[in-house]
Amino acid sequence: MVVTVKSMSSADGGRVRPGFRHGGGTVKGFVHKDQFPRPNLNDSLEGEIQAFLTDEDQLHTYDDLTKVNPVTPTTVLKCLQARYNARVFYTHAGCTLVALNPFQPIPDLYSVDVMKEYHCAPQPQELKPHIFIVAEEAYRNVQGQLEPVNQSLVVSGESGAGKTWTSRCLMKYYATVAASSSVVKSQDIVGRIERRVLDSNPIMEAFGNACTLRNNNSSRFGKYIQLQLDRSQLLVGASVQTYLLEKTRVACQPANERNFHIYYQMIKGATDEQRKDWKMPCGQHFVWLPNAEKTVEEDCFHETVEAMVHLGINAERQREIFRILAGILQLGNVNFSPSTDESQPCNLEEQSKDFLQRAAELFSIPTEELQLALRVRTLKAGKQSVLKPCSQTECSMRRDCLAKVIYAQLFEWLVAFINNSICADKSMWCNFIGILDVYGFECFQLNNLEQLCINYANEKLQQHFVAHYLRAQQEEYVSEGLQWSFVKYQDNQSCLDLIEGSTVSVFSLLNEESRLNRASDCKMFRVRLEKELCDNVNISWDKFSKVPHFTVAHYAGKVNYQIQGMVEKNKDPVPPELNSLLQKSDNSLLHQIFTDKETDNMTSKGLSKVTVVSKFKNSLESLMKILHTTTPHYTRCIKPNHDCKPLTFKKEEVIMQLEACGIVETIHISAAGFPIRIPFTSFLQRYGLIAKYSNFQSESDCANLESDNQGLQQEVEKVLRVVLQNQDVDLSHCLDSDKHNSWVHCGRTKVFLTQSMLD
Ligand code: AOV
Ligand code: MG
Repeated sequence: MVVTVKSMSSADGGRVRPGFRHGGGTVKGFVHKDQFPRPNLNDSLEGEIQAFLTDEDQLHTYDDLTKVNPVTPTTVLKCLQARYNARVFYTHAGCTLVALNPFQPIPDLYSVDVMKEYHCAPQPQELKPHIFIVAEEAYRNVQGQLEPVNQSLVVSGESGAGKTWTSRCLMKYYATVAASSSVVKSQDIVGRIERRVLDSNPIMEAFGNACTLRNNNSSRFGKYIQLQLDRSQLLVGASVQTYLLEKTRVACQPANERNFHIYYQMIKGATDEQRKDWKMPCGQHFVWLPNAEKTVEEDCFHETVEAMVHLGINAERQREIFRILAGILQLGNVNFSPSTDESQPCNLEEQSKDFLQRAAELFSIPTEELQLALRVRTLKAGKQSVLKPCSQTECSMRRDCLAKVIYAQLFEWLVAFINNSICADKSMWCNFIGILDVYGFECFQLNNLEQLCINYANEKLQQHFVAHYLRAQQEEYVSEGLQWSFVKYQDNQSCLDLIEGSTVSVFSLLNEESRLNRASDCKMFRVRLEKELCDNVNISWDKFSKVPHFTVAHYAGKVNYQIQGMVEKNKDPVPPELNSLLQKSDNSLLHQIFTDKETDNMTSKGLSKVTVVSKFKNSLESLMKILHTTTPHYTRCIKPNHDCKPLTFKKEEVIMQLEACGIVETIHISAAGFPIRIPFTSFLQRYGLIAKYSNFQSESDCANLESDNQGLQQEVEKVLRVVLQNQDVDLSHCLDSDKHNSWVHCGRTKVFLTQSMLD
C-alpha cells in the first residue's frame, strides 16, 4: 500500500523529508553520551541484533538509519562501518545527516555535475544520501510554505571530523546552483559575487586555521556565514560573523602544533624581493614558527594572495599586511635579561636588538619607543605619570600581548574588509541560508581558557539541538494529545548553568576575580570554585594533582581545565602605552586599526571593561537568537579514526562519537515521530484544493473557523479521508488517533504525518 501524499506537497515546492518543511520546528541534529541510558540489551533484543547482523551483505544498503531494526548502538555502528567499507560516506539518521570523514579526496563526489544532479532532481531525497541533499532541502525551504523562511545549516562534530570541509562544500554548492552572475552580464571572474564569497574561505582559513594535534587544518575561530538570496533565490552576497579567534597561538604554540597557516605560507611562498621587504632572510629561525618543516596542504601562499586580489585587497594593502605579520615574527625572537639594578628596566638580550629594530621598522614605529613601551610601564596618578621598570616576565608578557593584539586586530580588519566586499545592500536580498562552522570539541591533556570557550560553544549548539529537536518535538506531541512514549534524553542545561549561569558559575567567578584584579587571583579563583560550586555534580577536582585544575563533565566527555593563567587570559590586558604607540604607526593599516579600536572600553590599567568570556557569551547568545529564527538542519560529522588515516574505521572511536551525539535517541524519535506537522488552516488551504474539497480553498474559508479548533479538526479529517480514499488507502490503518502506530494524526491544532505517508 502506497500513500502518495508527495504529489500534494509538490504544489509548493516539492520535498518533504523529516525536517524539510518548516512545519513547526523539526530539526536536524545530534546529542551526546553518558546522558542517555543505553538500550537494554536483553536476550530478545540480543537475538534480534544477531539476526539483523547476519545479513552482512545488506548492511551497507541502509541509506537511513531509521530503517535499521532494531536500532541499537551495535546495529547503527555496524551499518555505518559496512557503508564506510563500501566507500559510502553519508547516511541519513532521520532528521540528521551523518557524514563520515574519508580522510582522502573522493573523486567526483562533489563535482559540478553531481551538484546539478541533486539540484535538478524532482525528489533529491530519493538520490543517495549526500550533503547536497541537506543543501538542496534548505534551498527549497527558503521559499517556505506560506512565507520565506531563513535556514541554518549547523555542522557539528569533534575536531578533525570534517565540519570546515563540509561548510566549504555547502558554499560551493550554493555558489554553483544559485549563481547570479550568469544572469548578469558579468564575464569578469574577479567581479563575480559567488567567486568572492568562496574566496573569503582561503583568506579566513590562512589567518584563522592552524595545524593542531587533532587536525592539520583546525579552525581556531568560529564562523557563521549568511548567504544572501534575492527574490529569485540567487546568491547576491554574504556576510560573515566570526567568534573568538584563539589569538594566544600567535605568541605561544602548544607542543607539536603550529602557528597560524599564513606564516608558513609566507616563508614558503615569498619571492626573494618580498623576503627582503619583510626582513625575513632565507633560513632565519623564528621562535614563533615551530614545526615549519611540516608541510600541510594549506601552505598555499599563492591561493591566499589570489583570493585577496579577488576581494579587492590591493598590492599596497597586501604589503602592509605582510609587513605587520613579519614584524610580529621578529618580535617573537626578542628576549629580555634581568637587570642588576632593580630600579632599572631589564635589558634587551644582545642578539635581540636587531630583531627589535626590524620589528619596529616593519611596524613603522620608532625603535626607541617600542623598546621603551616593552620595558617601562607608565602609571597614571591623577594628572601625573610615573614610570615603572618592568621585570623580565612583565617584559615578555608585554611583547606577547603586543603580538596578540596586533594579530587579533588585523584578523578583525580582514573580516570587516571581506564583509564590505561580499555583503549585498539590504534592498537586494530577502532571505539567507546560514552555515555554522565552529571549532569542534577539544580535550587535550592540559586545557586552558581557549578550550573552555570552544567546548562551551559546542555545549550551546548541543543545547540548541536538545531544545529544538529532543525536547520541543516530544513536548509538542504531548500537548497536541498524541500518544507518545517519551524517549529519554539528557538535557545539557545543567552543564551550561555551571559554565555560564548568572548566579554562581565558572564564568561569574572568573569575571569577578578578573574585575577585582588582585595579585593572587588564580589562587582565589581556585578557592572560590571549590567552595562555591562544591555541590555541582558537573564539576570536580583532583585535590592531589600537581597542576591545579577543575574537571567539567561536558556532553561530549570530561575535560580537565588548568586554573593557572585563566584569570589573566580572561582579563586580556593591553597596556595603554602599546595602544598609543601603534596609533602613531606610519603603516597606514596599523595606524587605522588601532585608531578605530574603541579605547573607551578600556580601564586606565589597560583592562577591557568586558572580559573575554563575557564578550564570547554575548556573541554566542546573539548567534543563538539568529538560529532560533531560522529552520535548522543538522549535519553530524564523524571522525572515523584519531590518526586521520585514509579510509580507516575504528569502531571504538566511532561509537564514542555516536553516543556523544545521542544518535540512537535521535533515530528513535525520528523513526517513531511525525516529522511533518502542518497547522490546520495551512493544511486546509493546501490540501483542500487537491482533495477537490470545496469548503476550504481560501484564507477566508479558514478564517471563519480560525478560533474553532474542534471545527477545524473535523474539517481536516474530512479532507484527509477524501485524499486517502482517492489513494485507495485503508483508513483504519492511517487515520486512527487512538492507534499508536497510525500514520496520520490530527492533534489539537496541527496535522501530523509520518515519513511513510510520503514514501
Ligand atoms: P573540522 O573543521 O571538523 O575540525 P576539517 O573539516 O578541517 O575538520 O576536516 C579535517 C580534514 O579531514 C580535512 O582537512 C580533510 O583532509 C579531511 N576531510 C574532511 N571531510 C572530508 C571529505 N568529505 N572528503 C575528503 N576529505 C575530508 V576543527 O576545525 O579542528 O573542529 O576545529
Ligand atoms: Mg574546522
